[in-house]
Amino acid sequence: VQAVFRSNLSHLMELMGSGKESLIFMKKRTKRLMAQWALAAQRLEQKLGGIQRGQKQILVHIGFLTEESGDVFSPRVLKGGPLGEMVQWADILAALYVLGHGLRVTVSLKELQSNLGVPPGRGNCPLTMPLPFDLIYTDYHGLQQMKQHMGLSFKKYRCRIRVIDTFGTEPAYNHEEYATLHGYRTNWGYWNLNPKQFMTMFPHTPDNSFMGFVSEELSETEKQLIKDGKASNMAVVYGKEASIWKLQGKEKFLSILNKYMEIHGTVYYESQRPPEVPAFVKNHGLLPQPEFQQLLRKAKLFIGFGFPYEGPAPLEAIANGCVFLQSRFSPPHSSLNHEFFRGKPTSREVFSQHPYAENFIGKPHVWTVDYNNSEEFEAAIKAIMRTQVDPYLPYEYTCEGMLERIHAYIQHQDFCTAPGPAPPAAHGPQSPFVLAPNATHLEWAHNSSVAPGSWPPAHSLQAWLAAPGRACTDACLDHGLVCEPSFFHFLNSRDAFIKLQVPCDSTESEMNHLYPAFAQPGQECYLQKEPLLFSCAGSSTKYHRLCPCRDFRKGQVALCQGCL
Ligand code: U2F
Repeated sequence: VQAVFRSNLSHLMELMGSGKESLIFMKKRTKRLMAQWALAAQRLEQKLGGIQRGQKQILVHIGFLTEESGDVFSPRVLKGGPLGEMVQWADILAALYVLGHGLRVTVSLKELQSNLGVPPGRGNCPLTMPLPFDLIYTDYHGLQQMKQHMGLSFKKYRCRIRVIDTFGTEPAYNHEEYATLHGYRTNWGYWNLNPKQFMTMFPHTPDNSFMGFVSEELSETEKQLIKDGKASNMAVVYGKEASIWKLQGKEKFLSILNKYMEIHGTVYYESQRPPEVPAFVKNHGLLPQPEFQQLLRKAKLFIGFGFPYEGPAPLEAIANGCVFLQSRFSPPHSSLNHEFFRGKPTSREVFSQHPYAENFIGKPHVWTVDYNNSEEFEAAIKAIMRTQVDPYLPYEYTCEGMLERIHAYIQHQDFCTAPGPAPPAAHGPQSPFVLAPNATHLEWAHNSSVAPGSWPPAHSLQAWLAAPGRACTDACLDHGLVCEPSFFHFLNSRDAFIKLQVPCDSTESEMNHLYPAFAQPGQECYLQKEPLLFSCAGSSTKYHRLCPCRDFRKGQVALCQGCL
């Protein structure tokens, strides 16, 4: 059966069920974005030019909303609690539905069991049953529930599972034995999945798949209206919970901001004004999403106080023509030094409140400054008030961009079939290999008959040898490329090192998430013994890591030029 694009989402909203505040929030969002999804579907259909797309049967099990996992989010929807996750799930459901797939949605253990065909009352079914779904999207809570209730089927079918995982899971934390031996502790378990089965909210590490969400796209007329209607002295503070105002040292930068701008907030409160919010701030209370967007349309500045990390709101603000001002973190925040990240399966260092905004958008839309430096802060405010900025939304956060990306994943990602053999002949560079202090580019010539059907296509591979202490994530970015973990196996052989003219005196094969790598004193080459540990993230001054990089589409970092 072929998948046919859908433009009416009414049936999806029925599938989503009802009752919980979280579901109500999600359904309102879906309804509001329906016209945008329909238009995006039309555009993508045209772009794909009638290619064959098989219809998949998909189960979406939203574990964090189940009573069995405590459902701490639903009661906080109207009280300033996190909404980012609900924004993302609503958009994932919309995208899967619009792409024309068969969809089931579950938000309780009972519904999960009945959809999986687990007989009621049978806690742990020991048998392997046929799974009626090609794909299952869930989260860490849902994964745990499936493991408990699917019996042996879990192992057999886990390659069909996709885990929505906001902040990402690095390979070193995913591999049970390795994580346990080397102290990569996590609160979320070690699942030995292919790291690409974890799907993130922002493109944090290419070790995982970037899932994302959408922000509303404006027409040219709307953009012009917004630009004409901006109040150049109006600032909105990022954060719905009063606790973000407890930030130490905020008096200093707030009083500077207050000299130049009228400060607005959308902080939740019950009956009284939250005492943390100073009297000169105009607090609107938590607003419904459309009204929050309206507020952003008038404002010139959206200012972050350092928390929440990496949410949707800054993208919405920038899409509505605001400048986003945020603090630089020095030293960077990570699971080693910050409570919020502690126990999360990543060592990623976060250098500002919203690294995506800083690195993928940047000036004039995004200013990242040191809030402790009053001069720098004040200069930024003044400069921002003088600058004209247009509303901007990266393509990957439009409905079309998200549809395109999920379409590509569904079409090409296959974690159930073992990868094909590594390619044979590759030719080294003409000039002899030299170890430059910075990353060294290694030419990789491809035999086009190699690994047909592999995805991303192998011809987009470019190998670089990273400088010591440099992760592949960064080494690739330094060259305008992105690390592509599915290409590691091409580089992980003595042959590959030799063809790339890396002078190995000896070769060893071990479990280490930094391998393949080269260590200069001793000229030793290290190969990766465990494919699950191939990792773009991670570095050590001991090694030059051998990095598989690829090109990417402008505004769609998840996809290479020839990846659709
Ligand atoms: C992030 O979660 P948050 O919910 O705190 O993320 P925000 O960026 O604040 O935005 C969530 C949505 O809240 C909406 C706004 C955003 O789409 O339109 N909103 C609103 O409806 N009314 C208002 O008055 C203000 C905003 C992140 F997404 C999570 O993954 C993290 O767990 C969390 C903690 O870091 O931060």
